[in-house]
Amino acid sequence: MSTKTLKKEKVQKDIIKKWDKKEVLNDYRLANLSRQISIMGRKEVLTGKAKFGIFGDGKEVAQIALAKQYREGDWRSGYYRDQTFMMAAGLFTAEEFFAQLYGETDVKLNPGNGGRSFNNHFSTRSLNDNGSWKDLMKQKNSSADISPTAGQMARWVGLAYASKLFRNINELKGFKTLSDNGNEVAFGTIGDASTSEGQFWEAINAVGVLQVPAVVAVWDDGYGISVPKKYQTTKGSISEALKGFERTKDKPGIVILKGKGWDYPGLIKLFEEGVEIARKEHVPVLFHIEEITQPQGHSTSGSHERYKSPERLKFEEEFDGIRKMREWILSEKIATESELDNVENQATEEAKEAKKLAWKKFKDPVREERDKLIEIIDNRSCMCKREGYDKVGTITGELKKIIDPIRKDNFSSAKKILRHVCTDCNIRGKLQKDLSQWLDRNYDDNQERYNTKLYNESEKSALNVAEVKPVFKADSTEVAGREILRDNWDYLFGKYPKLVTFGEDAGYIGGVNQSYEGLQKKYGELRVTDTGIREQTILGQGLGLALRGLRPVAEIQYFDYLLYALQTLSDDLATTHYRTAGGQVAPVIISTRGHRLEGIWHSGSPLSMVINSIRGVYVCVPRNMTQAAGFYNTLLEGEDPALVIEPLNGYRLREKKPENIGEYKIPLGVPEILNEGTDVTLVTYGSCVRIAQDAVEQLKEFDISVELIDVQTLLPFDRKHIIAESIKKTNKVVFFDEDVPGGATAFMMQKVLEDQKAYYYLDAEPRTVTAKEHRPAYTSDGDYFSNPNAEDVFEAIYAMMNEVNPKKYPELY
Ligand SMILES: Cc1ncc(C[n+]2csc(CCOP(=O)(O)OP(=O)(O)O)c2C)c(N)n1
Ligand SMILES: [Mg+2]
Repeated sequence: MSTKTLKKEKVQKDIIKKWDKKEVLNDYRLANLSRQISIMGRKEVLTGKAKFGIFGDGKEVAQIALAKQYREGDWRSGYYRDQTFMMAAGLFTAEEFFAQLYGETDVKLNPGNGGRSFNNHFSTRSLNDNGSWKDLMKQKNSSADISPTAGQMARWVGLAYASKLFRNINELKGFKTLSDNGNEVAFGTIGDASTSEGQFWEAINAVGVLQVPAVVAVWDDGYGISVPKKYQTTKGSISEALKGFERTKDKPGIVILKGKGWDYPGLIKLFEEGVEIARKEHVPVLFHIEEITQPQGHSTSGSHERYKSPERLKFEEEFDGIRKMREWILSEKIATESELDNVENQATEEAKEAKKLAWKKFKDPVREERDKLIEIIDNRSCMCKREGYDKVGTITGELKKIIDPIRKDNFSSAKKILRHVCTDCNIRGKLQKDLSQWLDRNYDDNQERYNTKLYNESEKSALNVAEVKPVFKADSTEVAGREILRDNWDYLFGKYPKLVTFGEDAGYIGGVNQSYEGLQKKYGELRVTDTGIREQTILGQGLGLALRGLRPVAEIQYFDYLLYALQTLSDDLATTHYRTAGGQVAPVIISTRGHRLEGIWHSGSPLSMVINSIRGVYVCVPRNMTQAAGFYNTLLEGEDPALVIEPLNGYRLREKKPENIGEYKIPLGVPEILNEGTDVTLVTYGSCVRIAQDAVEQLKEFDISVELIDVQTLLPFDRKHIIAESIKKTNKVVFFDEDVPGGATAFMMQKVLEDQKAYYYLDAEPRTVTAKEHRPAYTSDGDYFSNPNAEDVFEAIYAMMNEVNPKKYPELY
């Protein structure tokens, strides 16, 4: 349907619509309540009760209209302006608004983010406390917001794509708590300026190609902080710029509709009709909502008078959605002036009450802890006056004076007092005991508040999946590595109906390395699928599917190109479980391949880039395809996101095929000792294992015995401290990989020396063998001189032996 026809129909429907007074007044109340909490929220920040605030003022009416179309089973992927949408959907209260603003960590009071994000970062809880899934069809669902502009778009693609899979894959028909035949719509929201991001364009193209029920509202208030549209968008209009994407009579595309942000009745119609199209026809719809205002400016960090002209400010006042709604109610004679005044007053009272309650609930537990602490320390000053004055008494006095203490005040006072009681003071023993108990308890509580749920901590944690060893017979056949993967995937697709894979070349030809050979034919185009070249939304597709309860394998063709998806991987996927305080989990498996080809973009192993930016996602670095398949088998039994980097040079190498393909499982975080030795421990992973094995053989010729350890997974890392045990025996260690110096080898070294305390057993300086700092050059020689090789490993180990026994191992050069 074109924009024009829709407009005509809209006008006709406007005329016949009879307004339900109760509904209209309720909407008006909510718009006012939302406005009031925004106004009060700003004051809470400016008076120092909250740290930062970003609000939804100006967008109330439009969001109330949109929320009318949001149903049980649907999903949202939005941003920080959506407070009214969330309230209208019944997913967010005024009290929760203040709780978020203050940083409430109790998920019962702040279920959206448990105090782990800024305010107005929303989400619903998909999981019960024990990690089991709720019935997602009985609730409206919101994925968890992130702050990077347009970062929500990749995930939005996947949330909508899930509906397509649920509608069209027979094996998925039985999952009634996840979908009703794919009738669910994914609601996206985004600011006008954020449409300048590449994320937006990639997502828009993806939903246009995929033809999925994705709607997105662009809230166009003309600015991104202070920068106006003319600097943001071609032709200053996102709907104009998107014209080429628009659906036409004979070509599928995106339905593009326009509305005015202050036009309550018009928007209700517009959204009703637009969302209906998306839901029924399974097509994407973009709403460009113009003339939206932002009465308080961008956030508490500044004021908009600095950059908006007097004319614009005047316009914003006149076209304020709430004011316009009031005018409309009066002109339609739906309610009287005094009725509306009443509603407004009620809303203000409600907002005040919510603020009061949220503050009390936020502060009381901290005050209680302060009081308990004061009970312990009060009148128990150390009078030895080592410091020349009563330091303990002073700290206690200062703590008592703080009107609204935060936990840090309590904690640091307790620690300082412990420090300042002199060793021979007669109050020390008891005070120390009481204070230590208080500190321990508070430490545990705060750990729980702030430092948990990075990974799945329920019984579904991938770490709980028990090992099942691959079984080999004496006459097990040797096959090319890719065939092990292929047969393993074949088994898994048969076993797990919710398993799907997608990526560049993954479908028809079964992957560039043919690890999915023949599987599209067998399992259908929607389970083994080709996608465009768009790494970020491939990952977003996976993320959205996983949030909706499916088991996606997002194929990133080569590890070097993971950088394109890194923003979504790091900001979104890796933080999902943490930022929802365990309310959502997205067990996406990212399958890619890397290491040891040649040239800057085909040889890279930038592992430190990954392990340092995606904590929250497990990282498996198998040395061959048997191990890789074993990790997939493990990961599908658990519910955690993970990255698996297959060794690129291993697809054609022959490996013994396990008899229990698809069923054996390799545990995460358990290194394997591949060669027992007594002189030096050599720690490595991935393709470097093969090189290390070569070096080990060369060293044998010199009577040097190397214990070779394959760490297998970098995250988690050696949970059983197998490497430290080895060092106890060898007293020497080399960490070897093809990342940059100070990269993943430094990570491994820190883990082993510091966490595992292996420094204690070292007789020689620990070494790392790595690639050069630059990216590796092309050709075999380029590789030889850029990347570490067996000779480098040999020499590093030989030099250590020379250091401890120069007689037996004289210098080589
Ligand atoms: C990737 C990224 N760059 C910059 C920012 C800082 N920032 C936060 S909001 C914003 C403006 C967004 O404007 P718009 O999309 O129009 O949304 P509005 O706030 O106007 O509703 C900017 C630049 C950010 N959060 N993320
Ligand atoms: Mg804007």
